[in-house]
Amino acid sequence: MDTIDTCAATLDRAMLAGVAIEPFSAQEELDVADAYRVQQAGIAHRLARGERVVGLKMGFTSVAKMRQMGVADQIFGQLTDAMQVANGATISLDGYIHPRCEPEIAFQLKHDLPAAADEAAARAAIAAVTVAIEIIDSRYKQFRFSLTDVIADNASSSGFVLGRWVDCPDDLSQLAVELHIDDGLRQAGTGADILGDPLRSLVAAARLTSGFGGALPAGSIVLAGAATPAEALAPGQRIEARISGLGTAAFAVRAR
Ligand code: OOG
Ligand code: MG
Repeated sequence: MDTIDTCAATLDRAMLAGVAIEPFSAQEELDVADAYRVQQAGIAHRLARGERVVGLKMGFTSVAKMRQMGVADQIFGQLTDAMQVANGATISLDGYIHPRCEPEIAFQLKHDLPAAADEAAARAAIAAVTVAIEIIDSRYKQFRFSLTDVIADNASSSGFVLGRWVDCPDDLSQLAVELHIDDGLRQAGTGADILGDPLRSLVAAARLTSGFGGALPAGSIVLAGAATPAEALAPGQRIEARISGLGTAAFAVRAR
């Protein structure tokens, strides 16, 4: 096995066992292209288990997330059908390492998005938008990693909850984004916190995925990235994301 396959297998085992590993960068930094190769090899493990790629998630599209994690470049990870949590479901934290949640905007595409898509092309490709909650769970100890570590780890992808799909509003930058835990407001931001306009996250997704072997075909779901820092999940919580004009998405965590 070469380094790419070894790193992918190590991350896959960590995820399945729910046991954190040392970041690869503690030994030797992969380059960005190799990190995406590790991510792709990890997705191949999931496909071999019968999962299907349904879209992708963008990371570090807000200053809030860049500051929280100390990483300053946009990245993408891939979403599979097995990661989706039904809106309103109750989940168990068994098998997670140190899960967190964050409020996001999700797009569904009606057209393939070409690599060079600008904001107008991105808007034209949107079938619908919705409120999303992303559940992230780094496979690295202490949730600490370098840029290439987190790319290799599929951008900490773990789960996602989607609200009801609605037509895309004219101005996504004005949207008020809130994360509530147990009826208390815990995080608040706006659409503008996502690269000035969440549409720019789609533009970045098109460019990045084409450069690193991903694709954005019609039907894809794209999470635009969190507008706020993430919050730790704990047993017994009820989590709800609210976005003005878009609606809500929610889930609960089983009490221990
Ligand atoms: C990496 C994923 C970043 C976002 O919305 O910015 C991300 C992480 O924070 O572990 O999902
Ligand atoms: Mg996210």
